[in-house]
Amino acid sequence: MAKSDPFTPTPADRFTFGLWTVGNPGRDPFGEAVRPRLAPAEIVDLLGEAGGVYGVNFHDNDLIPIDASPQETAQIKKSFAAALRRNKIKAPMATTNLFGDPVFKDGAFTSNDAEVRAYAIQKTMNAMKLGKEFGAKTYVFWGGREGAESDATKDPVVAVERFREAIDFLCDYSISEKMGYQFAFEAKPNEPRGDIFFSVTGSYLALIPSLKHPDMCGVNPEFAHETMAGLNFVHHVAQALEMGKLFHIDLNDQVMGRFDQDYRFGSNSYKAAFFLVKLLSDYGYKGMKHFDSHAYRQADRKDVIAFARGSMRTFKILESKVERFNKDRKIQSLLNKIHRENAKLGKLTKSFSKANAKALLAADLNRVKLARKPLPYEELDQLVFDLLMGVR
Ligand code: GLT
Ligand code: MN
Ligand code: MN
Repeated sequence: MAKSDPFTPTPADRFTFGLWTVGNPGRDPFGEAVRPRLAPAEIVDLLGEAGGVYGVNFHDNDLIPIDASPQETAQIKKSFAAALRRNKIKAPMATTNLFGDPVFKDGAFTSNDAEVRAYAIQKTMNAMKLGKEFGAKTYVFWGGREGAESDATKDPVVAVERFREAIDFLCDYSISEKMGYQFAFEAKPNEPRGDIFFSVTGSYLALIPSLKHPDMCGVNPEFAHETMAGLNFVHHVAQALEMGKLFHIDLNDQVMGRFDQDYRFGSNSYKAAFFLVKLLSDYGYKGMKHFDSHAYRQADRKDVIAFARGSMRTFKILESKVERFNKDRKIQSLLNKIHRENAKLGKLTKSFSKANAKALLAADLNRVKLARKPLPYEELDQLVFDLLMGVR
């Protein structure tokens, strides 16, 4: 990539990938791996080659296989640390694999078996220590197996209580060990379970105030997850932002209603991706932007690098489009027309007082006249299309 290319990423962009994303060998429920399994250090080298990457995130078992010996563990850690140094890449986020092993077939923190629940918490404590060894600051919780196929099997109220209990315990653990983690919860409606508890980002936003340490807890929404359920991802992220709870974000793409496709960010939903980038830019989101996606199954190593570069490039191109949108005179004048403020009424409805209520009841608000005011949304939306297609 040429130096002068304005869409060349730099570590200041805070783009991250996971060992499990660029390292994904392309296995699916119908077919075996199509790419060789890379060692963690090799994945970091691949990201180094892509260029401009800030960090690489990992599950405990992406780095250390679940049954690794102490010698193997030491060896892997050593070469991973060397690869991070060599490529000037950080490890800002860590998480626990609480879904792959058969022990978690009926959940981890919400399992019906107290021993499995204890093991899940213990595994997370060890994984939190591992994350700290590499400097991770954010700890993600994706409860992939926390769910059910049949509601005969679990009490969904008890599931919420068990999940809360585990998180309260782990928050205290982080605090008592001075780990300084912030926790970020990631929702998903289904897959791999028939239904997953805490199916949307809003579910976690509702849970957080009931936790023992709500301040250290936020969310990690993923584009594909709300989109799978036919919901507007941008609106979920907006609510998290408004609450000061957007601690992390998983960027990818997804066709509505399909299985979790984890496509390259922006590869399908240009418009939604644009409005997501706009939201993050307009509200000054400073956290990590993690590409939680997989290259197409046809990709070889070279194409996986193209996939990583493409993810970052798309984000930066959309950022430049946001800048254009915000500077575009026509668009801005339309927006000014649409947003009709009224200082006097705004004051009245801002907060309740007996006097405000009385004045509001007396206000002359003619619904027929109000309904007649123009809303040129067709014109506005077409300008967005023109802008995104590069003819504006
Ligand atoms: C898994 C899942 C992702 C989560 C990861 C974190 S693992 O790949 O599909 O959405 O973010 O556990
Ligand atoms: Mn994710
Ligand atoms: Mn996903």
